[in-house]
Amino acid sequence: NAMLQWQRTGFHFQPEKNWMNDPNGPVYYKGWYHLFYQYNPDGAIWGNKIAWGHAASRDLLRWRHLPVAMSPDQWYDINGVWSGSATVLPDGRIVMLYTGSTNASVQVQCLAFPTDPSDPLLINWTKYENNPVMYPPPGVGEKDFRDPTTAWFDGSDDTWRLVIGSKDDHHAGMVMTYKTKDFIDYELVPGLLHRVPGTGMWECIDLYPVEGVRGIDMTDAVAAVSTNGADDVLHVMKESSDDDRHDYYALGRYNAAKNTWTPLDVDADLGIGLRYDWGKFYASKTFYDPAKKRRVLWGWVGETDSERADVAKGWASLQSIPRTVVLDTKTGSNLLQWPVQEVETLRTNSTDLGQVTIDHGSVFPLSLHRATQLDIQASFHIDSLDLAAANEADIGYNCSTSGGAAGRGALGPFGLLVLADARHHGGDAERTAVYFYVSRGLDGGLRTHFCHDETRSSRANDIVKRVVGNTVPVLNGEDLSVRVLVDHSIVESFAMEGRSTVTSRVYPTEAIYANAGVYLFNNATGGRVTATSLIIHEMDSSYNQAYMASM
Ligand code: DQQ
Repeated sequence: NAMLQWQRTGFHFQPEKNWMNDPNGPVYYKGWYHLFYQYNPDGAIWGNKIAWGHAASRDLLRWRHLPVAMSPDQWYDINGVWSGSATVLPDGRIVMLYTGSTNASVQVQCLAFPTDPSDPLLINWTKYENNPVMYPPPGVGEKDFRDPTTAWFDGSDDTWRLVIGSKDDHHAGMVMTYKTKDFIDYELVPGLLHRVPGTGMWECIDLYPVEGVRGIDMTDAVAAVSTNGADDVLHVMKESSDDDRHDYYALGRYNAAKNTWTPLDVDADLGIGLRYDWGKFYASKTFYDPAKKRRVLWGWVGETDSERADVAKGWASLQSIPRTVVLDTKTGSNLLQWPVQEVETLRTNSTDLGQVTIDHGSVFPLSLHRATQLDIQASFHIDSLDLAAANEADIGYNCSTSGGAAGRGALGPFGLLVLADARHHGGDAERTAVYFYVSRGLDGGLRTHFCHDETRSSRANDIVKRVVGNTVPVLNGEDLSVRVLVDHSIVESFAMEGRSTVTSRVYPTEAIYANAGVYLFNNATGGRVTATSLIIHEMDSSYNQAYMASM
């Protein structure tokens, strides 16, 4: 069926077929980036035989699909080889830790090594003969102990440390620290590294240092603290909340000696504050890339259509575009996420459409050759951002509940319609709105919201369609900017240089192939908006479409 076929992406990672979920063990080894992922070899839905799928790439974009790296074939992982992380030792060897779901469905941590370390593709993996290496400690539920992080070295007592997420019996999410000298014997460090009441099970914990320009390796950051007392480096902690299926992060301070991590802002703590992404994005993981001295984030972008549709198309889920992560030194209170620079090598046919003024209540079609794989860079300036208009801006705006792209206010919504029916834009024509909305906050100040409206993204009725997004920081004098990656069935947006990101899965039935278009729109009730810059790049396919063409 051509419509289902069309949903396969051109430059977002996906396996050749079947179900995928979390990214696992991302690592750079001998010139290759490796991505492992939760994979069901038996079909397009999650199951109790999850294995580690595997692919390798030289540029994070063009992937070579490799054989399954690890399958559930031992008593300690027979119900699933679940999520885990890679650690690169100083001599270059790789240690892989993952969660096994045992024959009794107990969650245990297991160790594995590359069978042939001289193979840059790391095709074969050997599980440690005396697995498992960690059991749920006393007081921790046997089904609440999973997803070990990358380990880092702590010179203060010459041990490696790693953390594992869980929950306690009061429904508080929590993080435990383990230390080990040899990755075989582990000791639980007393106390909890962090805990937030009411947030439920914390899956896929991540913990890493962050700075304004480059990435830092966790081991190097810990060493810097002990050698030159550089204890001002911030550490990001991230947890994936099983309760609401969002990835939450917070900036804080890590004290290795005391085994504490303290958020900068207790009101924006894990599970209640900032999210990596306000759309569909979960179970993410970062790794430090020594080749380009950056930290790269991958996230699982699931489907929002029905299981039935996934079975019909024979595959389910994508990975987000790999994103570099740095601290936003201008605000000091959030991260900046941005597509890795390699994405720009896929740009072809770039069109500069800048300086278009869009009057209130109007829609402006953009003429493009093809609009199914795009990298859009847009900046908007509100021409009438005067106090009078601002006074009318409504208090208490909320992306999810304020009417989406159809809910009109003094200073929004305005932005782009993508994967929009190129033939007409009225009524129920298919489109996904990517937009800003400026409102007044309860404190009287202006507040900028960045949202995706999925409610008109498809005529199909077996799809979860929402309006998603949140407020995004805008500093004095800044225009409202957004970068949008459009790739068949995914729209992935980075607002204000990556201060906020929103990812949507969309399933147009008519706005496909030559009928897919892009519009500018301004649905505010008063005031004009100028797109001060607007560059649209058509994107080449990386691996996936080449594979499709050869089928
Ligand atoms: N997915 C894995 C678990 C993890 C969950 C199982 C998060 O290890 O907690 O497929 O999506």
